[in-house]
Amino acid sequence: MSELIFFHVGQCGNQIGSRLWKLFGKEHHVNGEGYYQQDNTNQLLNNNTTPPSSLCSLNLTSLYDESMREENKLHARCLFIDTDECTVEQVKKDPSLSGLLKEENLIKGKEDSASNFARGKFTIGGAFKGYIKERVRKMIEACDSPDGFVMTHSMEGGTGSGTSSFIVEILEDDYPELNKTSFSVFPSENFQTEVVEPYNTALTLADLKRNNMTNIFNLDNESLYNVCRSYGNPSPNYRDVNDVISQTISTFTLPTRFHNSTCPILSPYKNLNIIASTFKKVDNVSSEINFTDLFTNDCKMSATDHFGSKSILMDIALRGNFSPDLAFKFLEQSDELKTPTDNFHHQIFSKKSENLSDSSLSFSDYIQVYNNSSSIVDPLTKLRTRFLELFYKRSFVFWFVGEGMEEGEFHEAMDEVDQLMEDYSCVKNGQPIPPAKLRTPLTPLVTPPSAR
Ligand SMILES: Nc1nc2c(ncn2[C@@H]2O[C@H](COP(=O)(O)OP(=O)(O)OP(=O)(O)O)[C@@H](O)[C@H]2O)c(=O)[nH]1
Ligand SMILES: [Mg+2]
Repeated sequence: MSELIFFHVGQCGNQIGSRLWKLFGKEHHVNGEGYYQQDNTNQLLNNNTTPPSSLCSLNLTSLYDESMREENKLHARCLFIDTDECTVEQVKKDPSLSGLLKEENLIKGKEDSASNFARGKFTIGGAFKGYIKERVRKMIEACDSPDGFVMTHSMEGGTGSGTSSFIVEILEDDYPELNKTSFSVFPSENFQTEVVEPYNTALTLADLKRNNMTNIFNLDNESLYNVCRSYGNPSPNYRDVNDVISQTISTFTLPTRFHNSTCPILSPYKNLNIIASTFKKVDNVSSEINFTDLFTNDCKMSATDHFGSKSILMDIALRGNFSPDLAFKFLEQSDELKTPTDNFHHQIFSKKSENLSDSSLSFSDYIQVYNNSSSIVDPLTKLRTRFLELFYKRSFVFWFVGEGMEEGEFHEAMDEVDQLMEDYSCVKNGQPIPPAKLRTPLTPLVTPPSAR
């Protein structure tokens, strides 16, 4: 069974990570003390004699480290990182998590990165670079056959943008053969809080692209609030949104955690890997569900319009008591989104979703779509416009240069965004993508659905 290593970076990344590990704990029967608890009794792993093979057969090793066991505890394979101490301290003090987390994997500083990418990457955050590199090396050493890395962060905050950027650089330099997936919260059009968010977003996107991320999940808080409202919650908050994101990460990682497989690779191209996902709750699995129902405003997790876009690859994950017939019906209807059928995949997971006791949303059966499509062109165009509005006047550039960045990096970031727009526009117009951009080896694109 292969392993996954998680990075939770900045406030947003930490808060998602906190909900995620509670959810993982429920799914794998591991409590906040780090003990395996079948049927609420501290059996099995509370004695020193449990052989490692049992850990494997209990589907624990992909997430929890047996070699780091102290006092018979399991430890989560993750790093929580923030340049200020507030959110990491909250995680550390949370009784439903604290026993799972190794002190040395909780990395915190004294002041935040003030929403400045350069502070998060070079000065304030950069101070942690050597330490993080060393922690990753140790965590990799503790793996038998690592599947890859999963990161949660925002593109807008200084730490979420800048610190995440150098982390993916470390991963690409030291472990280029391993997959890297980010769950990236992009700034929402109507909720932007920072004037420099176009800089932070473009600079981070450029670094994610340069460092060959495998999948970049594009998440939008405003859209996610609508998903929460579809659960009957009229005034959702970050925790609710984070619960939907955690369910998404849970389903995305199910193949590695429970099926002796690997997380899906959602693109045949090296650098065309921005994924717009959707989340449809299903109260009654035998009710009539049409393909287009999966892309309404109640379901979208990103600010993209799936209709009229062209997909490079679409993967549908059905979680719950679904029949494969439904996936085949979707395949037949997929022309409505102009999806090329040769890259249409589905996975069916009978493993039920779990609910956290303090969650205001109650998850049962649901369908998720991971859509790698030209729908990203519009948000990229808006990002480009906002970036250039600031950059033509050189607004706030001195902030970034004063924290160790060179002005040329703004140009380079815009070039990367332009290139992304150009490539996805080719997809939209049905033009061929240059062969140099093909991923090698080309297969497997997506984990086979060995999930029943
Ligand atoms: N979904 C979600 N979004 C969040 C959460 N917390 C903050 N955000 C979003 O993240 C962005 C702000 O980034 P933060 O994560 O707070 O910033 P940071 O990475 O800590 O960076 P600095 O504070 O500048 O060092 C805004 O777009 C917020 O809407 C959260 O718990 N969940
Ligand atoms: Mg912060």
